[in-house]
Amino acid sequence: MTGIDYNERIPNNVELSGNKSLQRALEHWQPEYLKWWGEMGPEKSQAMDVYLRTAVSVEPKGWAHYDYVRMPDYRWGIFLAPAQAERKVNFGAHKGEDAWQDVPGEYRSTLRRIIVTQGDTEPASVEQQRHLGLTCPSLYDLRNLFQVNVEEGRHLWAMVYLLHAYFGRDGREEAEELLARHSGDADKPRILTTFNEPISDWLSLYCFTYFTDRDGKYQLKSFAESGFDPLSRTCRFMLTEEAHHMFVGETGIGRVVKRTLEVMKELGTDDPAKVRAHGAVDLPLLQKYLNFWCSSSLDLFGSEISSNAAASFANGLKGRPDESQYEDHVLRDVSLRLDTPEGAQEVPMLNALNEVMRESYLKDCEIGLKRWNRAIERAGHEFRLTLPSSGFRRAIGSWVGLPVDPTGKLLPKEEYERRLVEWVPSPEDKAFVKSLMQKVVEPGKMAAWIAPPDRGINNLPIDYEYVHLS
Ligand code: BYC
Repeated sequence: MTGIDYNERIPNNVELSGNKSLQRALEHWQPEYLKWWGEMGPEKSQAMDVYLRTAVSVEPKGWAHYDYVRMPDYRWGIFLAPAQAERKVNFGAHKGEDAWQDVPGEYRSTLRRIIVTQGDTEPASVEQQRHLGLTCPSLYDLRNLFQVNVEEGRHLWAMVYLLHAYFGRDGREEAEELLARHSGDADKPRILTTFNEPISDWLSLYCFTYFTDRDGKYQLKSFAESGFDPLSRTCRFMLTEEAHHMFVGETGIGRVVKRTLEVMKELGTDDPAKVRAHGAVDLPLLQKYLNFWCSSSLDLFGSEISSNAAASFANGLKGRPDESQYEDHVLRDVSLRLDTPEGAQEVPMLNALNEVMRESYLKDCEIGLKRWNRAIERAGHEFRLTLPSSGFRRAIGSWVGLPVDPTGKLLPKEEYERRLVEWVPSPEDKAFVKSLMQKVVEPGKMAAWIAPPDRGINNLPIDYEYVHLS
């Protein structure tokens, strides 16, 4: 069954009405979720009508329907990609066995931890972004922000469904906790580092959706391979929605670069101070934001050498993104040479899987940089945007706390601390970016620091009224 029934209180394609106790448990959680959304979701959005896409099917073609929705009336639901007949576990020690339709007892707590960690990031990101609507650079951007937010809310539903359906009472308790932890809260913070960082301006939002949502893509792709079939099916559908979030990041940064180049041309200078005085984001400032969010997102892959990663793979719970691209799916006697602060080290491949994933992620991150740098080059400037070294500003793994600069050079600690403001936004940089964040809501108009997008949403014009404000 792939159709989604919107007549149900909780829209779903998992035949929820056939499992009354699960339906009751989720209907009990639903008002708690809506209360959380009202308190922690996008600020002052309650009266807005937003041109949003909603999932109407899980088939790759024609899955989304676009229309105006009043924000609190958005219908969050439970959507799994279609089951694949006779699906098998595709990697690890259980390779070749039938994929599990239930949680294998011996892996229960690991699976629960993974699902809770994934689930925790979704509401966290909504909390991090909750004030941004007040300073949107255009109606088009405001709509995109809300689209991302409602879908992160739905991704929380996806994980809560798994917790309720497969983990009994402790799953229900974990689902409650997902609404009780809050981003940046001193007593009950979110689980992973990046999800406690404030996102107080749109430049940070674009970097977050470029770098951090891309970690989401990689983690979801690795779960799409899972031997636990409901997790795989849930994540496969989440990935369909995730692509737009990274699009917001890549095009957002691209539009900032474009506008900055226009200002540099207009002024006939690349002097950062003059670019700033003209109300645009100078390229060295953008580089600092890239350094901050990229280095933070690199921590989200976990330690370079990880027994958790080894066990999750060997047990068939978490594969590598696009597992079928590899030849060896068991990795019993293979190793990988890793760069560590102590020098190169030979590590069993199973234990190095976080690093394998981080390296593919970094390659994927390069794609946007190439595009932005092409625009800079075409405009005749020598400046190039770069990704920071994997050792820079790390809070997790073998490089933790080491004074490594963005090029990967180990510095004396004192020099590193003194120069950190050259590489990540300083309080003055943040104050400047904050000063640019003025709300623009006239259809088709853009804030002066960002160029318009190349096209609108769903083939509509850029000056379409994507949000009715009240
Ligand atoms: N912050 O062996 P280790 C997304 C913990 S983004 C805090 O190094 P492991 C989204 C780790 O939990 C994708 N703690 O790493 C994006 C463990 O703690 P316990 C989110 C961290 O376990 C934008 C200990 O350190 N999904 O969807 O191999 C908007 C030792 O762990 C961090 C997932 O992350 C950190 N950065 O891998 C919205 C997938 N890193 O268990 C959404 C689920 C590590 O000893 N999570 N630790 O108490 C996982 O698969 C793994 O937990 C990790 C870490 C990949 C995060």
